[in-house]
Formats: sequence, C-alpha cells, structure tokens
Amino acid sequence: MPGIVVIGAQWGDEGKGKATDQIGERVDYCVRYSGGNNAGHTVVVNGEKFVLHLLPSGILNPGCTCVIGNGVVIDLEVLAAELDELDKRGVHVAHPLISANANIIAPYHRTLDKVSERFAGKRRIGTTGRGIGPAYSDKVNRIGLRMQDLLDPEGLRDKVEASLGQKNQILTKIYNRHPIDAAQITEELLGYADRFAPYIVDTGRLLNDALDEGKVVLFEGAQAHHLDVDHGTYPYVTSSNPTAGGACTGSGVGPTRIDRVIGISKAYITRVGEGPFPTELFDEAGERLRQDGGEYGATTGRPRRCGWFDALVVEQSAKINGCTDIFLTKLDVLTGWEKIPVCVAYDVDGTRFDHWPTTMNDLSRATPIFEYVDGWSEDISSARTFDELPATCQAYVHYLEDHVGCRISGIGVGPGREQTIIVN
Ligand code: 2SA
Ligand code: GDP
Ligand code: MG
Repeated sequence: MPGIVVIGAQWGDEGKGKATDQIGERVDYCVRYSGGNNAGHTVVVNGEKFVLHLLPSGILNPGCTCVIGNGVVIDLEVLAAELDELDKRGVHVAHPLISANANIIAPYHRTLDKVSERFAGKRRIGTTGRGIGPAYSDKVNRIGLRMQDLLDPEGLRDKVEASLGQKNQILTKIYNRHPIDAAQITEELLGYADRFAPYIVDTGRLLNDALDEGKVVLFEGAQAHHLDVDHGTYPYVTSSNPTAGGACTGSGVGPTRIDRVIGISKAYITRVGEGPFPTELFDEAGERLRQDGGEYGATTGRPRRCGWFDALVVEQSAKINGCTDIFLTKLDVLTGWEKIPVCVAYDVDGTRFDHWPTTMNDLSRATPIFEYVDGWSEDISSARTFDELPATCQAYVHYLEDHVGCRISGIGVGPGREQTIIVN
C-alpha cells in the first residue's frame, strides 16, 4: 500500500511538476495537498509545455486519478480556466476529484493580498498576489468558505456576509478602498456550483480506500520545505505546510500510510520573493544561471534569485521531512563551469555553522563557506544512465549526496519527461 510524497527541498521550483508527472506514469492517484494557484508546476510532454497551478501534475497521465485535497485553497475561476485551457489545447483530461473541505479563495482574498503587500513597504513578503495568505487566515480564523458551501447557497450567502463584514471595515477604513458587495461575491461563486458539484467528495475516505486496495498514491507538494509556515524562513514563507507532514493533514491520510518521501532539489538553488538566501549571487554568475536555467516564475514571470547549491538547506529538508531519497534536477544547467562552488557551512560573525541555524537572526547574517568541485563541459542532456555522465559530473552528484546525508535516486538532465536518470 504505497503512499509516496514529493516535496520541494529548497525554496521552490525544483522541478516537482516534472518529477510528479514522470513518477505519475506508474501511480493510480495524484494528490495536491497544500497551497493553491501560487504554485506553477511545469510538465513537458513530447516537447509541449504545460504549466499547472491547481491541477495535480499527474493530470496528463491517462491512468492517474487526480485529487485536490482538503489542505489546498481553490480559486474557482482559476481551476475552471485551467481545465478549459487544457481542453482548448486538445488535451482531454478526467476532472479532478475535490475535497468537500478544501477552502475557497474568494475575490476579496486576492484584493487583500495585493493591498497588504503594497502597504507593507520594506516588510513585504513578495507574495504571488493570488490571495493565498488571506484565504488561509480565514480558514484558521474559522470564517473560511469551503467547497461544500457551494452545495448550500443560503449557507454560503451567510458565510460570505460574515466574512466580509470585518474585511470591509479594514478595506474602507485602513486601505481607503470601496466596500465589497457580499451578494455579488456570492453570485459569482455560485456560478461555479453546477460545474464542480459532481466532483466534490470526501477525498480522505477515497484515498484511504484506494490505499487499502493496494493502489499507489502520490502526494504532490507545492512550494517547498523552506517556504513552510512552521519550518521555513518565517515570515518569508507561504501560509501552508508544504512539508511531508502536510501531506497527511492536507489529504486525510495517516502517517502510517506514507512509505517514501522524495525531496526534489536543483543542482543549484533559486528563490522567488523576499527573505534570506545565503548563497545568492548578485553578479554575472547569477545571471548566467538564470539564463541557462530559464529561472523565471512559472506563475508570475518574476526573475528568480539564483545561487550555488547550499548543502545546509537540503540537509535540513531531508532531515525534517524524513526524506528517503532525493531527485537532483537541472544538473544539465551546470554544464560548462570549470569549478562549481558548494556551500558546506555558514560563517555567522566568526562562528562556523555546519547545520541550519536555529534562529532567523543568525540565518540573516550567515555568509557561505564554499568548497569547489570540478565541473564538466560535455552536454549531458541525452544521458539516460548514471554511467553515461562524465566522471566529474558523477563526482559532483556523490559529493552532494555525502553533504546532504541522503541518497540521490534520480537526476534531471532536461525538462522533458524522458530526460531523467534513475540511479540504481
Ligand atoms: P504566497 O503567494 O503567499 O504563497 O507567497 C509567499 C511566499 O511564497 C513564495 N512562493 C513561491 N516560491 C516559488 N515558486 C512559487 N510558485 C511560482 C513558480 C512563483 C512565481 O512556480 O515560479 O511564479 O512567482 C511560489 N509560490 C509562492 C513567494 O514567492 C513568497 O516568497
Ligand atoms: P516546480 O514548481 O517545482 O514544479 O518547478 P517549476 O515548474 O516552477 O520550475 C522548474 C523548471 O525547470 C521548469 O521550467 C521545468 O520545465 C524545468 N526543469 C525541470 N527539471 C529540469 C531538468 O532536469 N533540467 C532542465 N534544464 N530543466 C528542468
Ligand atoms: Mg514552480
């Protein structure tokens, strides 16, 4: 009864979409368990690129049933548009099943996200502006709207009114905005009720039954360990739990059902949005990584901040998530560097840290201590076995493995589904 979790081991965009799609060929269910359409998960099939925001990345595999779990926040307009877009492109997919308990991102959540970021000035988080934080705040504050509310129009009207009462005070008195009309919002949301109603189910029961029957279930993380609201670089984090434990709370399966946790990590590192990033490059080396890796946000198009591989970042993720193995992606992007720096420790005001610092205060002052590993010049994008990689490239992989304390079981050498090496 295998349950497999895929998580981002850095600050996101490690290639979780590609890994999920690739593993998805062999799984029965693919489940999103956290985040919302802040995610941008890219899948390239036969040279055709798909960027998924709310749909699980297994959606392009015909035998795979897709599920949007209770831990996800759903923008109905975005979900509908994403399905329509696939249809328009001639890709006919089975509709995902949606948890009755998943919360809804209402239009006012988007508004609040954008205005609060604008007013935050230098304290801004650099959010995607998709309404994620305000939707999760309402969930925790117990004034959220849930998918099951679409099945009860009167109840929904009531909940929208209750939620908006307080927000309109904030919008008008603090942000100097017009109040939002509850009736209009309710009608807008109910416009999606008929379309989604047949797919709103108890996904927790469904997944547990599937596991009981011996089906393979893949839980697809969004964002990453270091963006987790509990474990990440708070407050520069997202508002959910993308870590492996979030797969349980965000989908309704117990920890005893998880057999494998795969951490996805780039062969270097990127971050989008604000927050500490010890190995960030501000020179032409960073620009070269950005260009070679195509490092622009898959949702917002923002340029991603780029830096060298940071072993402390990935070692911490591997430990806290109980990773069984790591997929190392974008190794092809590092082709052509004579020496590749790897951060193996931090210096914080003269003190050496061999592991992730306990406090954000220390982390924000950390400077990287690098070791330099030999690079390679050969094009590796058509390699399909570990043995086909140049010797120095193999040595780089083993070097990272040693420093993060976790086996590397897969390697990405290009964006295509087939551009993957499984390491035996
Ligand atoms: P939010 O919108 O409230 O979740 O933002 C809070 C922080 O989380 C970061 N975040 C992300 N980081 C990397 N990738 C994400 N998805 C997109 C992508 C990002 C994009 O695939 O490229 O297109 O800009 C993602 N989603 C959220 C965000 O930058 C904030 O630091
Ligand atoms: P995710 O959010 O973790 O799914 O990652 P994104 O889709 O936001 O960003 C990863 C980018 O890298 C996408 O453009 C992928 O197509 C691409 N990608 C994934 N794996 C590889 C790889 O091994 N090599 C290269 N060159 N690109 C890759
Ligand atoms: Mg992404």
